[in-house]
Amino acid sequence: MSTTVTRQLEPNAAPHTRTTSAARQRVFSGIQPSGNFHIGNLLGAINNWVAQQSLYDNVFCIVNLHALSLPTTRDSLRANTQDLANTLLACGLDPAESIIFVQSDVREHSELCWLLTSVTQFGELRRMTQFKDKSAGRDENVSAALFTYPVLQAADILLYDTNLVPVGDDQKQHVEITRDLATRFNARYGETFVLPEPDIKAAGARIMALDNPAKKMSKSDATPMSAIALTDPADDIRRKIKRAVTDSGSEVTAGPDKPALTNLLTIYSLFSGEPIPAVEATYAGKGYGAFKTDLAELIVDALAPIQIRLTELEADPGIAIAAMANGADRAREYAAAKMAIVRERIGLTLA
Ligand code: ATP
Ligand code: LTN
Repeated sequence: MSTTVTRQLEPNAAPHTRTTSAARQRVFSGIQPSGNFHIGNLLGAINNWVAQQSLYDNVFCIVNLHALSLPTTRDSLRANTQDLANTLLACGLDPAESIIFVQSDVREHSELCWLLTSVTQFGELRRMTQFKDKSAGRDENVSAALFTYPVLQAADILLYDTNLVPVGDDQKQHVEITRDLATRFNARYGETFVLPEPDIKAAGARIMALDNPAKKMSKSDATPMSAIALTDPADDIRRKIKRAVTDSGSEVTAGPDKPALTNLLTIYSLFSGEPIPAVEATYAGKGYGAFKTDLAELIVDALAPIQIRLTELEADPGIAIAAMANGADRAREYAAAKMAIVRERIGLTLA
């Protein structure tokens, strides 16, 4: 881990008095309020945020400015932001242990984004897989925000002297470009930013679509059968698992020649806590039907307590609103201190 930059952001600590090695590692991650929160988001990201919450200094962000990179409306953005705030709390993120806030409430994110565009090459943004995927065939019409998306993400991460970025596999490239921008900035203006590492777990980092194991489960997938939403009623979950694509053969085993079963076994293993070989042993000779029935019940049972908490939070939106306001106040302290350093380094301050 590269930690050449002294951490300067501990509240009440004078600059340069504590180093990252002496402090707890800082974690930052973000999620877009784009609706349709699914079990891929849960297994690939949020459950890991929750599980590691007590180990690190955590900053978690609802990235509503990123959500503007694709067409949206005022009403849906507001509703999705409130829903996601409720969802993060329902999944177990604890505002007493983690800073949880909405990106646009801390204006330093936008400011640093612009400054970082000056050390970003047009060519490196054009090569981003997510941009290529989401703009496919429509380059002339997509927003410039979709193109500069990774720079805003780099700003999110770098503002907080982040060491670790827990994300799903699809975000690896964005953490890499963040490191490149930080390295270039540091070389040009002096050591300013910590280089972050992606924290991508071996299991669950890429949950695949139920109707197509070659495609990742995605919020923006138009086919309802592709994903299990956190809020799906039990019968929808049962129906989706029943219809989930399987591989040829009938043995419940994982492997490169069985992408669909590998995906279903991964989901089973993560929700049950049992390793995949143990699950394979349980279903040896029993066929896909029995496995799918049990998998559906496992998911129903795992989501039920989250759904109950979500309903409670929905009945009192003020709980999440207050938590986000408090989170933004705490995040702003860090972000403002970092931006004062950045402005000075670049030459934006006189005298
Ligand atoms: P979209 O596919 O529309 O871009 P998304 O489902 O990827 O949306 P994000 O808000 O972009 O949702 O991602 C939130 C977090 O969930 C990220 O850390 C991302 O890597 C993770 N994630 C998203 N999809 C999956 C998946 N299928 N498997 C594992 N992790 C995932
Ligand atoms: N691009 C990410 C969301 C995101 C993020 C971040 C993740 C925005 N800023 C900073 C980690 C760190 C996504 O689409 N999942």
